[in-house]
Amino acid sequence: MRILLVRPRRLDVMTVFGQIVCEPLELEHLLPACRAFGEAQIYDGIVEGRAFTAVLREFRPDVVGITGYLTQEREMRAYARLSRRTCPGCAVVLGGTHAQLNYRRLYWPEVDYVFRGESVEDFSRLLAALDRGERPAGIPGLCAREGAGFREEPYVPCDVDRLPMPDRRGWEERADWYRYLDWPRISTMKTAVSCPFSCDFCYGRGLHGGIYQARRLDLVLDELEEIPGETVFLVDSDFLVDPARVTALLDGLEERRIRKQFICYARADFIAAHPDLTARLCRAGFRAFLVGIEGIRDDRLRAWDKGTSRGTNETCVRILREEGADCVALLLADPAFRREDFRALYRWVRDMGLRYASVQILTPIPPTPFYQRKRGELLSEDLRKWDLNHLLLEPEHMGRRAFLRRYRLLMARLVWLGWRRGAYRFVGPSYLAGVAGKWLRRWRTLA
Ligand code: B12
Ligand code: SF4
Repeated sequence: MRILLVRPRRLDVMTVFGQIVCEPLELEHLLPACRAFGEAQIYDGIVEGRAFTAVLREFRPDVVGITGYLTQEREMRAYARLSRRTCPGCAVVLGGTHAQLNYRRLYWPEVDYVFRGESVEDFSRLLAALDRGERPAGIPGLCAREGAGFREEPYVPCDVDRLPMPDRRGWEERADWYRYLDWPRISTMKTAVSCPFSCDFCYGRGLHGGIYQARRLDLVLDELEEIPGETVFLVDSDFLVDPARVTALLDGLEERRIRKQFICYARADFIAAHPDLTARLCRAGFRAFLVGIEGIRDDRLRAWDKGTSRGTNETCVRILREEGADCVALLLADPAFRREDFRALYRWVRDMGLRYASVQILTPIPPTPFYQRKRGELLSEDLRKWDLNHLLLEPEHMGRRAFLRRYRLLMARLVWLGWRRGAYRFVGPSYLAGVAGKWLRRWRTLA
């Protein structure tokens, strides 16, 4: 059996400019299962220069597995259509982050299966059934076409300790695409799923049935021993949850003599409450902490159920500064913002001495509680606009244009501030020339 795994192309600011690009970790997790059934390859639309149909004609897959985020929904459908048209007999399977909680949106005529789970063993069961020419039965979270509709099996969160090690054999070839801002050639890995917190607007916490599970540390350390690259981006929604686990991981890194640089997501309250552990993390190679600061007003933080405060956020920034690590401040622009709020956000970043700050527009992601409350007020239904840079709710204190103008101005000022403080030094003439080349290389591939 031949299996083609697809990460859709997306030509937006992030993927075109390439300031943050990660390996297709979700597909690397599936690859070992596919290889057990025959030939398998990844078509990564984020970096791929070959036209998709040319690959389909050459590879003639029996199964096409397509992943994607909500912003890529359109592209997921386009790849499904092209697969159906070029290889009419192939099975088209959709899965991934968006499919997990929004599976019913994906019941398109071109699709045979929507796979809601994370379990690679269950995906293997599907492949086994397809290989035998049988109808798959009893696979948790599988939605299978039946007549004009889809038969849905109940979703059961899997044990993530049973996931196979990702197959990263393609990493080196594409490593020059991968970066997190000033950290080039990053590799990506996940040590836990979902999140134990309950921020009202967050999609990530609903994944894995809303049940947080941290992977066994011996498995995490085994993966870290194998992982390529000098800098590892730990893509847990929140890496710093349990101080005992973090301490055990640091002990493990020392025992196994694993020397890497790390970037991770963290909460401000953890860092503020654990200055000594944070210092040890920094000594062990943790260079940047992506902290959901979200806001600088306590009333807003309370309304979002964030569980932090301005004071906690400031303590966190101070601790990281003292340890010589970067706090990458993740901030939100609320449609309830007044003019002063944009200015206050800039002043806060400036006064806290930060180099990296990113502001995303508060966006109701389906099906979060925030989305359920706001779904009747959305300004668009086009999911391409869910990239957190578009306005999807009516601003309360100014027109839409004025809001977006202020938002873009704030972003530009923050980038300039960061540049003056030594950040974003990867951007130069040769990088910009490369951006243009990479864009041209990809722009005709979705055909
Ligand atoms: C790393 C990351 C990124 C990386 C990209 C990583 C990548 N591989 O493409 C970067 C930083 C570039 C990024 C960008 C964005 N991201 Co992001 N990101 C994440 C993060 C932190 C981890 C994702 C990850 O690597 N998971 C690890 C893999 C192994 O897990 P997985 O994807 O679930 O895959 C498993 C299963 O789903 C399944 N599976 C996956 N695909 C398939 C396919 C098939 C066929 C099958 C059978 C199974 C299957 O098997 C896998 C193994 O178990 C998540 C938060 C989170 N907790 O997940 C947010 C998250 C996925 N991102 C999100 C968003 C909104 C974005 C952006 C749109 C906005 C932004 N500005 O950040 C952009 C859009 C990028 C794009 N390409 O369009 C949302 C997604 C919402 C949604 N409904 O889709 C999340 C959940 C964050 C959040 N809390 O809201 N992101
Ligand atoms: S702490 Fe972060 S990942 Fe966890 S629910 Fe809140 S926003 Fe989501």
